[in-house]
Amino acid sequence: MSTMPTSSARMSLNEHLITNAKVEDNLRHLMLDIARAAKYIQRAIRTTEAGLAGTVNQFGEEQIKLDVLSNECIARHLEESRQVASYASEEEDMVIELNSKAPYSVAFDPLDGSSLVDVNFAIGSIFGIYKGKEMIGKTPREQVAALYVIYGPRTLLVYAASNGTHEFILNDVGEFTLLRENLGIADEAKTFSPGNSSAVSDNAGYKKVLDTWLAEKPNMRYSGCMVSDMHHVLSKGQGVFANVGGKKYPEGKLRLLFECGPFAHLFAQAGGSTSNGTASILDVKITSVDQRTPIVAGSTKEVTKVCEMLKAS
Ligand code: AHM
Ligand code: MG
Repeated sequence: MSTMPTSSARMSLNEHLITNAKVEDNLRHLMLDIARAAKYIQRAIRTTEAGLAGTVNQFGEEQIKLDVLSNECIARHLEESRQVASYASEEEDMVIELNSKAPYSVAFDPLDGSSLVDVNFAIGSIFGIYKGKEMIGKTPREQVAALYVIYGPRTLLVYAASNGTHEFILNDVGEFTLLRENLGIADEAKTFSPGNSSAVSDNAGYKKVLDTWLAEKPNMRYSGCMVSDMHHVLSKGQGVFANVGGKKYPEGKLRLLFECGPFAHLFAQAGGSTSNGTASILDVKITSVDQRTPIVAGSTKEVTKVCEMLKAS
């Protein structure tokens, strides 16, 4: 007789939030509403419900782009949850207020890596959740939960709510069920993921880091979608990811509020590190919605080594 659990025997995200994370009901409802939005997004990606940039549908109407559709879908679900005082999205210039008496605020990148849709690479959505109405002036350490959804050959959801980092898979009946609990990141990295690599021409420290990786590490794993590249580290349990500054993007390309902040919580809960070169991303003060930050993330010893190299030159 098989001992493999059937998918219906796997723990649901809802059950995990109740029994493992023990998050309060309002936060649980919010996270489940976010997960629900992600299901619509994965369907839109799969069915070309939305167009690629500039495409028209069968009636000759210009189709809404996937990142715009994802933004609207998430905004609608956040509003419907009744749990959100304000939100900030990569697709909007400012913080949007919903219900000032609601308990949480949410920062999100609705479709990270959307420029990779045409090449059919995995892409994702990223969320950071804070208590109260304000996010500006806080640090990512104050997040009560963070999660991302990766839309690849399979749709996965990974969350942390100060209780470890856990991975769920979307099953055939549309439920996220537990795949792996307590993901961990080892201290040493074998694989490397070099974002904003054109910065090597004007950032001598980054050039040194890349030369060292190429000489010493067996494998590069870089897709160009932060969600996928960070998920690689979490899934394989080791690795290092960087996106640091050069002339064109002095602070690197990634945003603190929607991209680096949520991953800082997810990686810390898995025993890994994230740094802006001098301090933990968890402690970088959020001063504006579109603030960028350099990031080195992953296996702790490697993150420390890379930051030393960046500082030395
Ligand atoms: P987005 O505008 O789709 O959110 O893109 C940001 C993306 C990240 O996912 C990725 O890490 C980065 O841009 C890749 O850019 P590069 O490889 O040029 O650093
Ligand atoms: Mg992004």
